[in-house]
Amino acid sequence: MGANTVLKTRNNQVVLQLIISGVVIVAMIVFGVIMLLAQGGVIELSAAAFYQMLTIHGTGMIGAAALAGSAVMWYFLDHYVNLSKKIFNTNLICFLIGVVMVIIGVFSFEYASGWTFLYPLPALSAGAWGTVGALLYLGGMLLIGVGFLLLFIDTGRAIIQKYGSLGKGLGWDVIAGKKSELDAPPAAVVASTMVTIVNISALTAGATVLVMNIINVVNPAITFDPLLAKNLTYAFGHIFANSTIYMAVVAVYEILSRATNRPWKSNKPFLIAWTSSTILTMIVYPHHLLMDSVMPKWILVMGQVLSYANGLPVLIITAYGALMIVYKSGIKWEMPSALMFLSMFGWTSGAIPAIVDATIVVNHVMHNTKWVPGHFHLYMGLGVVAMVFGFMYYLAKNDSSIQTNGMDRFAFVVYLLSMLGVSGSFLVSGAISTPRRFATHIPEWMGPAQFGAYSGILVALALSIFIIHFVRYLVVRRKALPTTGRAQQGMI
Ligand code: HEM
Ligand SMILES: [Cu+2]
Repeated sequence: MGANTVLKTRNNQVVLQLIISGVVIVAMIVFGVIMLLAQGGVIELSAAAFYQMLTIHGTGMIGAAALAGSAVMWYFLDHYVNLSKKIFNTNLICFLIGVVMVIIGVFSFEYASGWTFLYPLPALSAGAWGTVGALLYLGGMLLIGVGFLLLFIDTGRAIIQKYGSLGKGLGWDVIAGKKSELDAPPAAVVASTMVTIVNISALTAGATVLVMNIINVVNPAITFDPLLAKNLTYAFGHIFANSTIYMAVVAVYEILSRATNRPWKSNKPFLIAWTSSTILTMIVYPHHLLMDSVMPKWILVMGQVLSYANGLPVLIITAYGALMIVYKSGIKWEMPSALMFLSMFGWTSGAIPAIVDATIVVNHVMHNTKWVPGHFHLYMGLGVVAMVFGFMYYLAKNDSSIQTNGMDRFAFVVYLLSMLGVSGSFLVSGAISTPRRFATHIPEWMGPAQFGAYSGILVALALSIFIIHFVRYLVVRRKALPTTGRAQQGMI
């Protein structure tokens, strides 16, 4: 009985966070579709409304991906270390209050700086929005950031308590040969340690630059070095957005290893890959500053060269591991494992156009085109999102006896094709030099935008079917204690 209660409360928090994220993702897609319809010339939308939607879409998607990713990571990490449920809850509360502030700032006070709130834009809007809107948005973001910061401080504390240090959480003693591979920390712990390290750095940079912006909005006479602000902003934005995939990928390790009844080994190459990506993820953000000629040249060169390798170590080791673990395992493909496998495809294919863009010569031509949203819609939309919904199917399967049906499989295919449609349309737009973040397009640019809009509607439909399955599970688990034998097994 004790164990049942524990499982149920732990799941309650995780499940709540997932359903909120799922619904936010679909709601944000609606704004995405409206933006594309406007760019495609199908509907009329004022430029002000477009930029408000762009702001809310970017902020909401990154926020939802982070919230869902952290729920996935927390759920599995909690099997191995002793996490605080209070902190987990506090993060959600900060998130919800912050989101309300952001929404009011954007829609009632017309704040529209984009999710990157690049200094000194929040204070200098040429009359598009006022102080209140900026303060609500920046304050809301700060609150969300502080919530996540608390969460990662807690994961760090728990990992250190169990393994001795964050270095040991990454398996450095195993890499150094002091400990056998058999005693290496599990994959979920290694990934969580990486995320803890990079996100504490990212959120500290983010909070600093948010406070700088807030001071400047309140008193424009107090100014800051814009180049420093930009560095802090992209250190935050690049790392935090990237971390969503490193949190959600824990589901790939845990779910594929359960589906195949094979362990996901933390061997040396795996540990080295995660340590490399820890460092690379933190130092490649200057690729967002390649156009800033005042940046020291060596930093830009480093940003370019290392960007090739940014996520690659973990991506390769994970994609290869996924192939190996499935190979001749006799795996029975079900929604969770199929979505995990799909996410590997989305992540890998999204990385390729990113690598192309990280080349300075290409970047000069492509950077402010829709090529950029093209690559990140691939690896977020078909990578992180697939991992998150795959995890939702996994929970439903483990905790209840409800079955997936033809609708779910149909939605899987629609999701795959339509998300490729959205991302592909962005890449095509980029290839024909359509600038990103333009409220209106010239006729030559409209075709791909329209195609993307209609694909986006299908993505929303498919994800809604995924959500319906999850809601069916929520209804079942309300009625009974959700522990079945399988859930117990998943607990260890
Ligand atoms: C599936 C349907 C989706 C549609 C139709 C859509 C549409 C759009 C559009 C039209 C833009 C603006 C492009 C421009 O610069 O002109 C955009 C930007 C963006 N989207 Fe999406 N999107 C979708 C899904 C997602 C997902 C799943 C995520 C992340 C999890 C995401 C994250 C973002 C971000 C971060 C931006 C950048 C905002 C900015 O430039 O400030 N989107 N999206
Ligand atoms: Cu980046």
